Amino acid sequence: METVFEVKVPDIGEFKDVDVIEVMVKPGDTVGIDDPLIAIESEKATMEVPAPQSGIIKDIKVKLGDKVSEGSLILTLEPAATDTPGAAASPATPSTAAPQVDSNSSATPANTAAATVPAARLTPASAPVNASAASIDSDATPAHKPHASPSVRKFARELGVDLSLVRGSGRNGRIFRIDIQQFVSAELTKPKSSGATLDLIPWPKVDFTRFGAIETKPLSRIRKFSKANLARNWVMIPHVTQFDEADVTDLEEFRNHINEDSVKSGVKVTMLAFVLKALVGVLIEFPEFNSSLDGDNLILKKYFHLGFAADTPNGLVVPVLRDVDKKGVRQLARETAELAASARDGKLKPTDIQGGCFTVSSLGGIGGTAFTPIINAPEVAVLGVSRLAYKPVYRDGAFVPRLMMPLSLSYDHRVIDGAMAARFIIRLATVLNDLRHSLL
Ligand code: CAO
Repeated sequence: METVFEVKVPDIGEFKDVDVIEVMVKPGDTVGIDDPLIAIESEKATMEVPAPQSGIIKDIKVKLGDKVSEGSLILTLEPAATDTPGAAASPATPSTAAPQVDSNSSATPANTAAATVPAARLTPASAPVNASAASIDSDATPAHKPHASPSVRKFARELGVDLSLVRGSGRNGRIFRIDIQQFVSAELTKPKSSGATLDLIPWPKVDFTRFGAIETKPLSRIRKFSKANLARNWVMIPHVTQFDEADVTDLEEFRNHINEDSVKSGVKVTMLAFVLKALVGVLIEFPEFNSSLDGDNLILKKYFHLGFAADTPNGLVVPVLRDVDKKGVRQLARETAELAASARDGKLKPTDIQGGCFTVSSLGGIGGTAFTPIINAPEVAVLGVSRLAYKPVYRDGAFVPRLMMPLSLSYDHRVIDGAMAARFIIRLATVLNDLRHSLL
């Protein structure tokens, strides 16, 4: 008679109703003792349930997303011929057709074998776990821990893959084995860089708990992507930031005036919409700012899709407005508001964030006098806008109060020379000062 064993969730400490986040085996698979079967995850920890003995998987009784607790049936297993459960601990073989292999129960004939079932291995995720039941993943750095099961981490380690660079395809960015395989394959097919590599010392690893209480908060998916993008852009692009101020006294007066009507139409015309409109005219005059580097070529774009940085609860995103040169200020204001709302609600479509030529980052609604924005590669420049403020401006022999808009233009010095950047920002300030210049 074929002997089939039930494998159940062992003692997992305080955890109950935890999610099955990965099923690593399928019927017919041969597993060795301690091979991982499933990964489960509570709010506090990721745990892997290993095979209590070697054998062939018969039936899987759980699927992704199921909730399990200690004693939940995971699968049935036909033990390897030479690996009769309980043999080491007891001369008696199981007397039933489907004895339980259960690390905790004292009611089954296989209980003696169950004593050999190793406890689930625990990996700390965001809070300390019961170390008595845990073998703690030594290379996990809680503050920067990507979302992946211990077996996936092991797989990544074997291939030398830094998990923080891998984009997880699972829920909440969870990384699966397939993601690592795809990452490696993409890395291997990338064109080899002819440039020198950065010879950086490793990131400091500090046990902050030595110095006081801490809380570990996993980065959002957006923040993880922007982290990688910003770091690359910062180290690969030689940034220079040019500052200037535009006198927008008249423009603000005009904006307030048209907004009296805009209340009726429901669309408030923002300063950002005017900046976008003025900017697109200047981009047409200075085509190098509407370009991208491609090896030794400069790709000059004949379309004008402008991105704007939007602050969302999950981090920075850059929605893109299409064909800004063909749109009026009211339409730009409406589309900006719609895209910003979608960004905040996490409802942007992939096409909403693609194809940008140049980015505007407006912190004016928040405050500040100037900043040095990071270029959004493969673009070659970005415009920072800070808070409008009345300043004394010397005119015709006297100081007069004028409403000034601080502008911060970061540009890629490989593509744009300082003189060209100065001309660009002066021209932009001129157009913002009097939009009639954009008609010329
Ligand atoms: N100076 C003074 N006030 C300004 C201003 C400026 N430069 N720009 C906007 N404001 C005012 C607006 O008039 C508005 O005032 P009222 O409510 O009285 O009308 C208020 O600030 C809020 O404006 P807003 O931010 O909602 O609208 P916006 O069109 O100016 O900006 C958006 C939209 C999406 C760009 C903005 O909400 C945002 O997310 N900004 C942050 C961008 C960011 O994070 N950049 C950094 C990227 S690098 O980390």
